[in-house]
Amino acid sequence: MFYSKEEFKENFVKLLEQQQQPASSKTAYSILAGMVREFVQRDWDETTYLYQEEQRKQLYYFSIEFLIGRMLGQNLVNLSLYEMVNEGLDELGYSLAELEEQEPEPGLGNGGLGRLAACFMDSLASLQMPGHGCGIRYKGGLFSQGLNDGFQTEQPTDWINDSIGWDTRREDLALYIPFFGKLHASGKGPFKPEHRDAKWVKAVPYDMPIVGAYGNTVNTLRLWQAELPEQQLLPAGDIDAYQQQVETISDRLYPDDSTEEGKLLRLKQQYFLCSASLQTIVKNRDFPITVLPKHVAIQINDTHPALAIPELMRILLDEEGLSWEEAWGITTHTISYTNHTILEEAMEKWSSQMLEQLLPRVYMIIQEIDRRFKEKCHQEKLEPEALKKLAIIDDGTVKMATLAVVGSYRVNGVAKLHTDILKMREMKELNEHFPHKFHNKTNGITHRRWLVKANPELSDLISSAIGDEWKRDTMKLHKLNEFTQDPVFLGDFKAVKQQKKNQLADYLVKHQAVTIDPESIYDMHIKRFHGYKRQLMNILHIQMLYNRIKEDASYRPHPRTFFFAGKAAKSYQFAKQVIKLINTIAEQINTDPVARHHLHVVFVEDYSVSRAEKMFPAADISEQISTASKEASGTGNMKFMMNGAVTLGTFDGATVEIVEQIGDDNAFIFGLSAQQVMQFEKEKTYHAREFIEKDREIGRVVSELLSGSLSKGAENIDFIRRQLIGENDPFFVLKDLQHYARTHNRVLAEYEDSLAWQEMSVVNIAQSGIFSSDRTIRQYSDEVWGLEKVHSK
Ligand code: 26Q
Repeated sequence: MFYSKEEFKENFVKLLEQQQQPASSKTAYSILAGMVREFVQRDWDETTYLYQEEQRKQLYYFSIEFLIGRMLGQNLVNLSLYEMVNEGLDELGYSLAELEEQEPEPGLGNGGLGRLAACFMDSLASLQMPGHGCGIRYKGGLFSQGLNDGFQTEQPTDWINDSIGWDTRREDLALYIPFFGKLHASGKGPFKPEHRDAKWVKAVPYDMPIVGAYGNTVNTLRLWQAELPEQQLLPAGDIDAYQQQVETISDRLYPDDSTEEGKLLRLKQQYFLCSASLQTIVKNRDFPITVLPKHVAIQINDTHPALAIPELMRILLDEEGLSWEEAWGITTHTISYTNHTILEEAMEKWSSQMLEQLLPRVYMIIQEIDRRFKEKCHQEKLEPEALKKLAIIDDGTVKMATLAVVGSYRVNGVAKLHTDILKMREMKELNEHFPHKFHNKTNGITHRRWLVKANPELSDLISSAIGDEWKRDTMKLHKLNEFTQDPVFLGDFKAVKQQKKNQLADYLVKHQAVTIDPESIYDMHIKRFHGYKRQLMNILHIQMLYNRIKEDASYRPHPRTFFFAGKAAKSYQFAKQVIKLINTIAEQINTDPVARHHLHVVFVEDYSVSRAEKMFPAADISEQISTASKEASGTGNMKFMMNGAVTLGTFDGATVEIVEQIGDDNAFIFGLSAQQVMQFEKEKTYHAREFIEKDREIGRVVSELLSGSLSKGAENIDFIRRQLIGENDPFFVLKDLQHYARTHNRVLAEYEDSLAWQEMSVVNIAQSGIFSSDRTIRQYSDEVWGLEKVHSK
């Protein structure tokens, strides 16, 4: 333990001297991380003790992803030790920033949904609320991305192998999960058969401390690892082969699910997570099972952990001996569900056959939930079409979203617009059947990572103007509204932004060998690659700009750097072709003797939480250009806003609420509205071809595109061609393109008035407080979970 800089230095040096090897950055990182880990242990033990002592209600957040990012720096910030350690190391000739870079980054998530779970963990601990995460300890997180001739390459990652490990193995809490096997009548009643010949998997938890800020609360993120069980639970046959099968369960995040085998593995992962987490909750309780909802709330992060519903039923029926009615009452007062998407292809469906084979008892329970629910619906005399929509099991498939709604006490979307669309369209019948279940909880982000940690320069500037209460209560950022006309403050803001832009430029020189102009406007489109997120529209617009520069010698716009970053799913051909297209156009523009003085396109490789932390603070413009109605919320939009970037976007997801906060004058909104998109989808009156034929500029870029000259060969754009032409541009790229171009022109014009631009930036920061995940978590706690703050010291 260390309580002063001198004490820290002394301990650090002592540990360094004990090392055999010379003190590399890696060694120094390990030593520091070990010291912090030890520092946290006492608070962790105390928090755990307090939770038991006070018998407070506990929240368990079930998620197949936790995109937590690096821990060292954030833990130091939350412990209020960052400054001290930074100075101490500096005096010893080490750079804390460099040591932080040594930490392997756990990529245990794909994007928004996983990062949201991580932000929620930080807020729960910082608000001193008893809330814990339950997830899987994937050996390999999301692939790391490379570029080869402009094409995305994927390399497996292995964060555990060379990690000092923030987590602790808890062998004492290991459990066993049954797969496959057969059911036999047991004589204990129709719903209580015996499950024989199951194949067992051992689940071992690894606990990670989640260190809250300002207090001493340390919550737990429990990640389960799959292992070979002990002798008596082993099946007959080849043990090595079985071991391999078992370990595959926690081997990788989302393995390929385009094959049946991949799907089966994903289903195993989901059940593994749900069963292990629920067994622990039920086993380690110190209250009667009948009052579970008074002591425990379980939030399921999308439908991926929806098997928690039948699994909790199974435990209550088979292991606790409750009746169906009792068990159902408890389950539906314990579990609540968050939906994160309305995209049809992301709605989970499992084949009944696969479910029945892998999880016979769980499937039997799903059938009974479905039977009883159908019976209730039939009493309501609904149209056959409505009945079909309400079915959990339909046509040999199990619809997980329907199961999740039926089995939870509350269901929420992640932004107002998204929740409205769910209630009015995707889940209309369910909302009519359960009118009080649906509610909205607009997402948030933790300002402790995305502002305090990622942008200490801006944090200090804010505090110098309004004090630092905003760190505990982000609504206090409103006080910045008094400075939006203050030329000194605006000048300081501009200087900080410039500093962050320079830092990013330096980073890119070092890590990607690209040189960018820090005086240019930084325009950023950073998120997963997906059709609806419309990176294609962005790059087509850039090509239009290039054409204008070539055609019109008087068109010489203010220099802009267009940043793209993000990964495409390995099997998502369209998205991968968009990445190739961006890189081809980048090469053409960046090497053009004239255009390169005005436009620069940069693809930042291997986007991750730590890269994101370097990018958001440096942005001038935040691209949020999804097809309206498709982006459930977005959370990158909030990270940009908090760092003073101005939004250029469509009226979609939480961007609607961002504009509600700042007013139309402080953002650049364009394109079809969600209403209009839905109308076009219904009436099928949009024809992409007309735009290609009638608009000269669009016609030109599309023909350049289709000729293959922009993609180094037509075969590299066949999926793009199919979507734009064959499928009539389902994301309205060509429809919104000219409006997007005009809006970019407005942005450029406004940028020329430097003071007005900074004023916009500062209004964005001042109004961003509501998008702290602390606000989101308070709402969940008050309206869904019923948690109380635990007073630790
Ligand atoms: C489903 C079935 C089969 C295989 C994979 C999946 C699957 C995997 C990941 C479905 C969805 C996801 C991830 C979704 C996600 O990240 N959604 C984002 O959630 C954010 C947090 O709420 C929102 O801000 C984003 O708008 C939303 O896209």
